[in-house]
Amino acid sequence: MLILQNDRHREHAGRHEMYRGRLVECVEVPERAELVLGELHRRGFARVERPAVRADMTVVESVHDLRYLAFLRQAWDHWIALDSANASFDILPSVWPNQGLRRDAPTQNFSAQVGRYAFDAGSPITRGTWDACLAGAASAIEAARRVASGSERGALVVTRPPGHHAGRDFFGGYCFLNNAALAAQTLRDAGHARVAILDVDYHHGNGTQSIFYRRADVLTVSIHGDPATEYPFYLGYADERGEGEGEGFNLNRPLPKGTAFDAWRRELDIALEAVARFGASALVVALGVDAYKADPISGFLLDSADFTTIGSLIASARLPTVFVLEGGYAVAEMGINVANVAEGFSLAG
Ligand code: Q9C
Ligand code: ZN
Repeated sequence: MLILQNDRHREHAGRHEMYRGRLVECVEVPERAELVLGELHRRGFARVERPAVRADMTVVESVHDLRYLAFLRQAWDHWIALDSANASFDILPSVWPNQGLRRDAPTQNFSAQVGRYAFDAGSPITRGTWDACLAGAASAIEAARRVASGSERGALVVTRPPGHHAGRDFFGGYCFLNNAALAAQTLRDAGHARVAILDVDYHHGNGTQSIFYRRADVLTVSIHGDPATEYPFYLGYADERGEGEGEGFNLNRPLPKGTAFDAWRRELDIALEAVARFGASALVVALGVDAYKADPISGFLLDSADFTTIGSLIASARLPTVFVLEGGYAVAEMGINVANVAEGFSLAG
């Protein structure tokens, strides 16, 4: 299995996120990617590449909105222009165009723009956020190209910040650019007529779902904590099946907090059956490992060994597969859990 590593991830290092009325330390930290890479190295995954840091903007601009991209690219400069003392703080929103306010209002105010594009107050933009995201996008696109050409059966993109909560023109859930969507679009552009995205992160991949909700060429399937009690709360219910041409091409399998692997695994069988029925010729896995029992912000009960099983069950789909790192916050164990998926996938032949 080919590993693609994004070295610029470190440039995105948020200081604080809003939680229960105060600013707390970010849980989505640079150490996460380092732990994954360290563990992959220890396990003997030797084919590690560092792709170019500039993503193909044609792909990025086909998945994301141009004005949103311009906002992200310039956000830090605008923040510093407001007050040079802002360099000591991260950008977080404090006002949102909800409840009948105009999301399309032609406001020039920076704070208003942040609130228009953000859907939570937990995803700080820092000085290096844009560079880190763009390099992550480049890795995801490169992984998809290698898998699309048939030169690799599987590739794993070790990157952060994660992507699956980011939509065409919004960020949140620690995500800014949707790497899994970029990989799927790249596979489509390379000639794969039907591409499936399987999201196994604990949290529903609302951004990915929304990007492909009206499309029949990309199936989105997600197994996640029930949004009735779990983040991101406002999307991820079982009755969301797609719209228009996309009707029938989104599948949500919400599970209650406290679910253990026997029940989780049955959902994976259902998800993989849907991928097979769809006739996908390539697969993108949004690989969050926050379903792990000791994850500090999640509620499933998977053991580290279960992630090896997940890797081999995904391999049994026999599809060219791009894995993209998403969540996972029990930092010490997350490297082991990601490497277990990679090993399970690789050893299944
Ligand atoms: N203090 C991903 O796993 N915050 N994002 C929850 C924790 C949002 C998770 C509150 C969790 C987002 C990619
Ligand atoms: Zn997650």
